[in-house]
Amino acid sequence: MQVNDSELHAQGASTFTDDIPTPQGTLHAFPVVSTVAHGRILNIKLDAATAYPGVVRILSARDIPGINNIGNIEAEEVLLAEQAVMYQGQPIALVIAETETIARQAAALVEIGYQELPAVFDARTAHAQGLHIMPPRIFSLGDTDKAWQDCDYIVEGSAGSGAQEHVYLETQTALAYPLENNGLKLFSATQSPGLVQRACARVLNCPMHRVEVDVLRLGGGFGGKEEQATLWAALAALGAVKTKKPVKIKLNRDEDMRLTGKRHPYDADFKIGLDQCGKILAYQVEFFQNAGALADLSPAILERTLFHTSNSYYIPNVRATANSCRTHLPPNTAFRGFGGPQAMFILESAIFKAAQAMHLDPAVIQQKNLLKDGDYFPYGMTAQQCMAESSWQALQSRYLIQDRQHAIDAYNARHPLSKKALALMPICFGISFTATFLNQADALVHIYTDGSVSVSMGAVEMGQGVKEKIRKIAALTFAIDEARVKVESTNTTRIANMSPTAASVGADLNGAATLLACTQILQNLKTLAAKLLADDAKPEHITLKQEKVYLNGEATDIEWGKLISQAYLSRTPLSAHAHYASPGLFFDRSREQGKPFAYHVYGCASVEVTVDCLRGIYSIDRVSIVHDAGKSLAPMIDRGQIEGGVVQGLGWMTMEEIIYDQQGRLKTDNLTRYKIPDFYFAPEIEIEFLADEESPAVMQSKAVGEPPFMYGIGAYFALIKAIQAFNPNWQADFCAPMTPEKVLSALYEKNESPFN
Ligand code: MTE
Ligand code: LUZ
Ligand code: MOS
Repeated sequence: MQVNDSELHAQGASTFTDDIPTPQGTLHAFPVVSTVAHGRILNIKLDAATAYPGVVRILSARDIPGINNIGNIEAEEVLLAEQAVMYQGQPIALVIAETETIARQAAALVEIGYQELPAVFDARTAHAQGLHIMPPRIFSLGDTDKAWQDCDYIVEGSAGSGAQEHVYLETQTALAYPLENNGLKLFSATQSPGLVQRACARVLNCPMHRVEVDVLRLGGGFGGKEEQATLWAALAALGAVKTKKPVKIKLNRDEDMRLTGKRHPYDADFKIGLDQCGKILAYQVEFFQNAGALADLSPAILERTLFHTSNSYYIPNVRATANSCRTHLPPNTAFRGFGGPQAMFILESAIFKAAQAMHLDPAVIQQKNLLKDGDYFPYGMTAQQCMAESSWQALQSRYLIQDRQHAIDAYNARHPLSKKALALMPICFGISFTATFLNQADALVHIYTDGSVSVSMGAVEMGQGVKEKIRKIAALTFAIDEARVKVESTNTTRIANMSPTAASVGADLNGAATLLACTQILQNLKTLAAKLLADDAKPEHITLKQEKVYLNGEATDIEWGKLISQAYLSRTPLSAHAHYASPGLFFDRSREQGKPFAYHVYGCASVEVTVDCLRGIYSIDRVSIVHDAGKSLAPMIDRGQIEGGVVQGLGWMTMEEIIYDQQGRLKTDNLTRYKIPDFYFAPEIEIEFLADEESPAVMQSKAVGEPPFMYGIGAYFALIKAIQAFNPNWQADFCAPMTPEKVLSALYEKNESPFN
């Protein structure tokens, strides 16, 4: 019987790329990487490494049969650096050896001569030097220049957030088998099998149909394998083709942390104008995205930052300028929220700062400016079935937020050395790939003669439960037991041109395609059943319920197994393929206007913290959430997605701090230096679902993968409120993360300590 991934995980019975048995003679590859952040390659000395026992071959850019380019959005990513290196950790050569250990040891023996060039690591410096990935983009609504004169309060400032490491449990891995006729089969831990296939075909100079990419599941991706699994897969592919042997590549944790990109750090300057009541009249912001050395997905991430400039608020005059700044760090990449969280943190900082200037609680400003139906987003889309206000209200009443605030005030009055605070965080996240063409998916469904069902589709399972949702959709459509349905590995030979599993739309798009394919077969089955049951019966008189055929609502003696064998014997098609494309999407980049999203997901959270004002340590006590998940396909999964997303967001805002040294080498390259939330740090999380039965997504469900991440932003503001309860003169700098070290120094910041 087919079981869900969670059961296999619990039994330790699930297979990851590294668990796939390797054939005898499989070789192991390891890259030689740049040890300088920016430089010209003068020479490469391979002698010592080549002579090392067990080394089979060392490949460099010259060995690439096709184009030395794995770039997706921009064609600037080389597979192996040739003349220049742009970041520490950039692959220059590939050692292929009999064992993993030998490959690593030999890679360390390769000597590379560099002419070092000046390197830049922060976005504002890069911006000042004119180092950009692309020209700036500007979204605007109304007329900010004119609006300032109507404002009673105008507050300016800057804010920014740091990088974040994905810490997927499974590190980057790929295994490539050479096949006959120059073909290749690749097992890659990627969110984008289609991209891997395309990049490998380009590098190998072969048609895409020769490269089969297969993904059974990932041990997490979180965006870190949307674009950045391609490099490792292409290296393994190159190795397999050049040696004609299976080649495996796999990074250790510290290597993975050093060699791959992270969430983009952002800096920003803002100016916000409000009237006396706290209504925001104008918001102007300039974003500086730290893209790292190469484009990767930075342009798309920058675009999503712009789309989320005003979060779940209606601001009549907005001007947002976004700069993607090129630095000499590993290319930063997709990470849950994809530039949205960065924009939302900056707006919350502006609101907080304005609230302080106006002696208001930020919640007053937040509430006053929530989006309503019919309001415009700065990109021209109208808010529909907007739940910004209803989720805010539901949060207040469901969790008695006012009472909690009173309790916190009373606690703070009684505790001189311990302070609590609560912050609210509304969210609004646009659902669809912002690149409209990516919003399509395919599914291929087979029913075998024993009545068991096989579903292939383009989504990659990475712990988010997409296969369980797809399985549900197929089982519900056929009215059969889920145990009959198997969701297959994600494979480029069965499903062509699949989009990455990203943007939270894995289940939306592939679920819709699955529904279409199943419905096609179901129609055939109903036609057949009508024919079998009565001369005058029509397909529309037939229904299926609990593995049984019903005619005009009456049970018949045809059950699923019999129906399928009859279908086979009567030569009725039992396979179908379907394509789905989200309707109605368009975006005009020349005007920065359109309808980029199928819908928005809304919700609101309250985050409560306690700060120990002697030690600077803190706890996140409770996160209470009202979240719009539509009519959930799998409530347990959605709950898990919300909890996981929130904790990841809390980590980004609090303890997760990425530090590079002066040479651009990652210092926080292991999990003792880079702290992530654990079971003990995770707060109590309360979740209430707001059901929106009008959801345009498959079976009235809604995407859930990324939006909850942004509830975590509330933690930063709760912490600075708690600090101010102790040290009222301290001013926040709105630089996340708010690590315990920073909290401690804020509590006792010189000259402003309450003990002076
Ligand atoms: N949940 C788990 N357990 N592991 C993951 O890697 N990735 C997140 C989210 N939830 C992720 C996860 C990200 S970044 C996205 S875009 C979505 O899942 C992708 O899956 P979906 O589109 O099927 O929701
Ligand atoms: N990936 C992408 C994404 O290519 N386009 C997107 O809009 C997106 N959004 C969120 C996460 N990944
Ligand atoms: Mo998620 S950042 O879209 O992989």
